Amino acid sequence: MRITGNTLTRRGFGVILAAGLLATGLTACANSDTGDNAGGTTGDDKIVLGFSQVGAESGWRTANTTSVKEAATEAGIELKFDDAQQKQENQIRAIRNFIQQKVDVIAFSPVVESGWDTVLKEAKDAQIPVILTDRAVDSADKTLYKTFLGSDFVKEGRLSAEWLIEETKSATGPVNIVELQGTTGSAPANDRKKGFAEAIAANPNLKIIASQSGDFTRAGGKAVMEQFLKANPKIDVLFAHNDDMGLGALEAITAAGKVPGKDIKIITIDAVKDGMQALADGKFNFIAECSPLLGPQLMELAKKVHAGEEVPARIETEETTFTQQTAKEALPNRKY
Ligand code: GYE
Repeated sequence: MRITGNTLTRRGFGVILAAGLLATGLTACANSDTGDNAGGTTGDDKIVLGFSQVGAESGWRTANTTSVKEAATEAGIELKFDDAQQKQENQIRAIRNFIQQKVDVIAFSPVVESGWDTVLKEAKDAQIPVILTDRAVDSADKTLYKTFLGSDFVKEGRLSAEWLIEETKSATGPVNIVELQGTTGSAPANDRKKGFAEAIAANPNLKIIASQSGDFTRAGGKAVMEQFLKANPKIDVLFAHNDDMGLGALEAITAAGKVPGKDIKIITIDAVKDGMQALADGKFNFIAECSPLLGPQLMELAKKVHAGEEVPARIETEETTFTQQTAKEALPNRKY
């Protein structure tokens, strides 16, 4: 995992995590003894973390939810978990409930980037620290939250484009690309689109001929790909903002009599097991990884902000990319 200002290996992080848990555990006890504890407690001094999850739209999200729940149990943190079913109003309601219940820390993965200032201000006024996980908000006031833990989505888009530029470097005619965007207004959809578009801009033969949201779901990916195929006789490449939309699109491509991975090259993001299997099977061509395993770091951050310790403003997840060959090698050990 990359931490702003520090580079730590995964194993190194584990050691620091263990030491950190011990240290913050002690500080947390000291705080409640002195009555320094701004949020509520359950009476047994367990930190209470309110977590508002986006939904259950993808394999990535399921793995993320599991990671958060398991890490909370392991860290001895009481988790209040809410599934917003991809709706901002549900997340705002959940956060207000957490404030009312006087939880110690609030964490959430904002479904879209805009429209959070009011509720974040309410949390701040109630002196409940907020951690953003996975997705960012566009609030100008950075004091509304303590830190943002998650991936660099612009980079994922750029890495996807760089693979395509290399792959098509000897192409003579135009290369027609269709794009399946994630949830409209979400940070990963905005940023992956941006990173990809900026990287291909200098290559005039690489053209995005259609781009639409499939809402990060398999059903959405399939339905939008069907429309793309009907409207565009020549599609060379699909860039899908996540594996699930790419997996849905596979069905549409096969039904249209085309061979995925050959007639239409497919690039996706996430690298969940089903995506990796499609890549190893030659149906996908490239995946930029996005790790959902944010739970342990989130719990450590929750303990730190609860104890009033300084945390880095931005903690970036370390990620890699996969080709068909490297996916075959990695698949047997893939946990999610
Ligand atoms: O890529 C997608 C999920 O926010 C990084 O959300 C996450 C994205 C992930 O639905 O599969």
